[in-house]
Amino acid sequence: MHTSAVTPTHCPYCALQCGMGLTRGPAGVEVVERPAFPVNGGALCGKGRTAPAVLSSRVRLTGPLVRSPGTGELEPAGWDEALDRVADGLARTRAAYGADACGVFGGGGLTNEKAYALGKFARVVLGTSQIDYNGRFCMSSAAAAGTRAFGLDRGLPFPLADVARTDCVLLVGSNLAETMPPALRYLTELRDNGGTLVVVDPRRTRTAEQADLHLAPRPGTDLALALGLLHLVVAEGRTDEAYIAERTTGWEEARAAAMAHWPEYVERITGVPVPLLRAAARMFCAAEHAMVLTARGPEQQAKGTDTVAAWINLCLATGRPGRPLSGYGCLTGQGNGQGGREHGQKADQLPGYRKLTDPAARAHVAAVWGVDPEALPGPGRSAYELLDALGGDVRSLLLMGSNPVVSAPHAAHVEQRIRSLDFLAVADVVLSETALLADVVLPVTQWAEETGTVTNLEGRVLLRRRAVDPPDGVRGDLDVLRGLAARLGHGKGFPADPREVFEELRRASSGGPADYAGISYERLTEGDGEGVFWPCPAVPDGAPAHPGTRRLFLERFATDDGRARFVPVAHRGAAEEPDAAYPVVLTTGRVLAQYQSGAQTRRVDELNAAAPGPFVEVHPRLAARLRVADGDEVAVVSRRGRVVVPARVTTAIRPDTVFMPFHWPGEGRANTLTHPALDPVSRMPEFKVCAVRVERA
Ligand SMILES: Nc1nc2c(c(=O)[nH]1)N[C@H]1C(S)=C(S)[C@@H](COP(=O)(O)OP(=O)(O)OC[C@H]3O[C@@H](n4cnc5c(=O)[nH]c(N)nc54)[C@H](O)[C@@H]3O)O[C@H]1N2
Ligand SMILES: Nc1nc2c(c(=O)[nH]1)N[C@H]1C(S)=C(S)[C@@H](COP(=O)(O)OP(=O)(O)OC[C@H]3O[C@@H](n4cnc5c(=O)[nH]c(N)nc54)[C@H](O)[C@@H]3O)O[C@H]1N2
Ligand code: SF4
Ligand SMILES: [Mo]
Repeated sequence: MHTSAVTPTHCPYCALQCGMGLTRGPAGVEVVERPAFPVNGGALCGKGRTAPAVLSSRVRLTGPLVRSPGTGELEPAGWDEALDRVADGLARTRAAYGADACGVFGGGGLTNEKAYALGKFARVVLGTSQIDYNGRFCMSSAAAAGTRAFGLDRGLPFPLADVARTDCVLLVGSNLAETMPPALRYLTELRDNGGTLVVVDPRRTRTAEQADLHLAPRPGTDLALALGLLHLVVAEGRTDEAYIAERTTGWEEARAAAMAHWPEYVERITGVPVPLLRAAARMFCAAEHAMVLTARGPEQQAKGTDTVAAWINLCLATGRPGRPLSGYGCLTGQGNGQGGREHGQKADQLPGYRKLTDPAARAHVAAVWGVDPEALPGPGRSAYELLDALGGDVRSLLLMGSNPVVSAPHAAHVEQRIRSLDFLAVADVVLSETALLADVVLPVTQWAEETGTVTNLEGRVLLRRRAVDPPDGVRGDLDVLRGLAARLGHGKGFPADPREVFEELRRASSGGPADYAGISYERLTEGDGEGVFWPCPAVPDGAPAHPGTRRLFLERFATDDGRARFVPVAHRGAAEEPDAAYPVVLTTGRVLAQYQSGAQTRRVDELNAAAPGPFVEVHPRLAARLRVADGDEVAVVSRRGRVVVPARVTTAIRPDTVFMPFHWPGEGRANTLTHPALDPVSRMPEFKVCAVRVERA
């Protein structure tokens, strides 16, 4: 890299994809502000600021590792040997058990190019249907509900900046003050402009502290809460009948379903007093423009799809979606959580957000790939079901961009399934808890060392640029896939150059719901590199370029008849309700200074100082009953396992609920406890609700 030149690029972590500059200073790679990038305006959280620490070779993998048949240990190896071993492992499985015995697991942190290449690799090279990714654990319920209602799933159908200019935001199960700190400014601006903020969270989080009104329901009861609010809206005559008639279908059934949810009944289920329900409904209806934004709280439930549908119904009944500064949005989580779900690493999808079951989609993508549409496998299993099948039907796994030993539900079981594989290959930047179990570990380049596109939570496609050289001994994920494809008889079709992959992705996505055909690397570097919103179709030669689509649904929804669909839904309980043996509800989530399974952030001193280890939040009343003081070690026990962590006694949580962050492995691994019940539509696990018992350790 040239001394002191600043490369504009983006953070490796969350879906906000904050803009930052990277430069080489006296202490190594340094982050500088990039105020011209609109989403974060220069502001970064501590994770983004310290991200260069993970580039240093001290904390990362710098050469392939291969498990020695003799010692059983992972030992350094050359690239050829490592790639040979992986190709051989996959080929043996395929020969012995068939293509579907080879599994592929991807990640929402992978760039669009990698996600695209991984999906193509699975379906063309391995010929397997068994591919899915960690995004299934993230936003799949919101995606399913959004598709059902609007015919299209893009996390936010409007730019984030619209949030500051609307009149009321109902923020459901998002702690963005900790999970997307630079986005908090939009809520602050909203309130400075006279708008109101309602936060729905069982905990009084740093985000809830900003609210005009905080509703603290029992975990897993958002579905009833949303229905109760809709009931009140109807009862008070606040529906928008003209909008309902003109722009929607299905209202009668949805209305009837909501009317069965009387406020007093909803109070009993949720624990939210009727006067607060009324206050929230009135705030939302009184606002000229209003939005509902959801995040993992209501989504990571075994009824997450119906729950999001209930919140969307509330928006539709009050005439919000497809109107300026209004509507429903989901705050997607991972760095490429949006793009990662569009280009084919999801079990049921082809690039461009096309459906694998749609014959026209198969024909289009097969033509781009130069294969027979008949040769493309059908949809495979969802993420948890795939992990659960390891060692059974699925005997070898290639894993890229996830650390399920820490992050999957019922993790002890998943760990045992992974250990029972015939062969496991992991591509990662660090020796994650899952990589530790691999037969071959492939060390790969990371964000600042490679170029690629990511699509942030607004559907804004961005170019993340290479700013520094990778250490010797590591290769890019695309290069890994190229090497494996070549060894498995596909010497063509897997370029290592991201721009070449993007050009193919443009063609594969062309005409699909997530159309990137009009986007190019050149366009993404224009101006301040503020990106292009999809859909952005190609235009005929000589016509002006398509500007991209900042706001969706203003004229019509993406359904066949152009109308949004109400879906009638009714409340149901959690997969595991508390009982005499396990009387407390456990919910899980995040803290500011750690990211996900912690594979990257637990390697950064400054972040570890801020968030050194796991804990459980306990209300003083529950603590008193258990005779536990702040800082005491407690055991948290579910039907799946037991963890021991210090208690954090706080009035910021409901007395019937405890909370654990999931960033750590070992004794304090929250996912030892969680329940793998899946949503029937999205196959999202119920990370946010299970029954536990808390004891003095
Ligand atoms: N610091 C940090 N930031 C991150 C990440 C990280 O790991 N660390 N991960 C990124 C990713 S991938 C994601 S998906 C996002 C997630 O971003 P968020 O969704 O904001 O994060 P969570 O902490 O999982 O959950 C949000 C809130 O849901 C609440 N909650 C729990 N159960 C319920 C419930 O039943 N109903 C409701 N309404 N609320 C409930 C929790 O108390 C929590 O405050 O963050 C992204 N940003
Ligand atoms: N209990 C509980 N569990 C949860 C959640 C919860 O709220 N509660 N949230 C769920 C959610 S929303 C998510 S998104 C998942 C996330 O959980 P994981 O899927 O485990 O996510 P990460 O920890 O980000 O893992 C990414 C891994 O890929 C590596 N990596 C990073 N970039 C690259 C790359 O470019 N290439 C390759 N090959 N590797 C890379 C990282 O070092 C890391 O080891 O956790 C889920 N688990
Ligand atoms: S908010 Fe997200 S994208 Fe922005 S600096 Fe923090 S982790 Fe990175
Ligand atoms: Mo996520």
